[in-house]
Amino acid sequence: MITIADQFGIKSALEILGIEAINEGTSTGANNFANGKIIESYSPADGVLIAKVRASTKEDYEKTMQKASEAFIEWRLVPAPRRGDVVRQMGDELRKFKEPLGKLVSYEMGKSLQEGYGEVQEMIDICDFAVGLSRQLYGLTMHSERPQHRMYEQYHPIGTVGIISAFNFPVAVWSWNAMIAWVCGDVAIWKPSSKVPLCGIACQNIIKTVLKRNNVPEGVSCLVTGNESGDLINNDKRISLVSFTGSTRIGRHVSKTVAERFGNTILELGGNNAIIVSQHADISMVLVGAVFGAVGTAGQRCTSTRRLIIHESVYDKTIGVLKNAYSQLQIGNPLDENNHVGPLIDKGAVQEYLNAIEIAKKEGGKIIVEGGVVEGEGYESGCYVKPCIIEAENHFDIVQSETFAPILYVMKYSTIEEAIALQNGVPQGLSSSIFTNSMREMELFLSQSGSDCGIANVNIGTSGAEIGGAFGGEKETGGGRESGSDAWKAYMRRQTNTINYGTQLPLAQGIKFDL
Ligand code: UN1
Repeated sequence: MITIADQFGIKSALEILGIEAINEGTSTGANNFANGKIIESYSPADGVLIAKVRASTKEDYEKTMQKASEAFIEWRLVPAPRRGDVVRQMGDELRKFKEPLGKLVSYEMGKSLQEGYGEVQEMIDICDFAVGLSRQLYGLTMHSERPQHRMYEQYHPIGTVGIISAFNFPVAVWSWNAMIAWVCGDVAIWKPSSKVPLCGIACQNIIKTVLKRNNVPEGVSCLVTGNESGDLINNDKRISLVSFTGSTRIGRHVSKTVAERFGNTILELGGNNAIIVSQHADISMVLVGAVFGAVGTAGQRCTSTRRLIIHESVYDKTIGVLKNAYSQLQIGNPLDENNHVGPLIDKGAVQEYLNAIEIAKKEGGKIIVEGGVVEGEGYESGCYVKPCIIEAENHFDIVQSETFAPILYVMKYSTIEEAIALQNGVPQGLSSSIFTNSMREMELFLSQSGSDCGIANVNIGTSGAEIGGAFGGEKETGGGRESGSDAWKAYMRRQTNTINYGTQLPLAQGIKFDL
């Protein structure tokens, strides 16, 4: 029988990425001391065991941290543009490995091959961004209130950055953090999700060669595996910044733990993203934005579209168009580019999806497009589900919470103010969007009384943000920002400097203190 792995060249992708030797569950060699218990990585595409890796023990973690701390002493002294040049080479390397790495992302995580490549493209793009940034780590200069004084601020590396990433973006989210951290002069210690450890190892292998070639200590980029490592990072005073992507529930714990020791966090937690479909919307555009937003990545993006808030006058028409589109969705092997919807990450996620549908029904939701588990040939992993649409009310408990699955809740509105209130009426605040050709509605939606989210789009869906902007959200989404714009500032410590080049020592605020 020809397996998916044979058909799509997974074996050779793994070999190219240096993953062939880890079936024994031995140490990965990717600057990762790992002697703990075995983590098995199964593909949700076909349920096949891809490889085994070992988790890091407490001692392994300690050794890794030691290397990171030593590397920081050296790396922080390398001029930022030179650090940028190293990151530029990482981008070049990622270009070379785009195909095998994109395939591995698709096979290990279950997102479509196109999206797997898209993730690697995001990594390449953030490298390019970081290279430019390495010459733009600007601070301001200020005019002092005192004569012959000069004031300015400068940014210094913050130290070690702990990156705890989620399964759904197994490589890109790490790169948004790591590439920026590196040009800032920090070192990174990465704990990938235990559901996708191979992606982490592959990335380490790719960049390891660049570090070596440039005589950069390999502790600049460390990897730790296994869930215990997450809490070691959170509690470790040597880690100045923890960038965590995951659920609000775990994020709350990370936030408290790191705050307790006065560490900094960037939290990228749950979303509950809505699209407002106005009577002035171009419905053909809504279709692409809403369907990709709701079913792309099988609804497992934190930016996935969870709610459609539709004007009552175009409600029936929009639902009709959606029903038609959903009936044409191809569900199946994510590596096969004919398919639109791949599997959920594991059977646990399938159960959560089923539970959410049951709860929605109990709360009074009306099924518009039926969900369910897909069974039969090609679906042996048990992780494939049908994207479904449920007519619901915003206040339902299930609508207020994030289910990482392709469930779309639809609801009606009559005034734009009401639509905005519904869109904001959830605990999360990541991404939001309006489809409208009305300039008034658009501006209202983007105004201070409009969307309360970190991302607000017009005539674009809620998912698929570009790396150039600061990515993150408000409220229970955690308030962090990473990736583009000036998100780099979180990876550095700011120092305000005042220099007196005169011969007197006047005090600020005109205070007299004569001796
Ligand atoms: C996430 O789901 O954790 O905007 C990140 C997007 C992607 C990133 C999502 N660029 O959909």
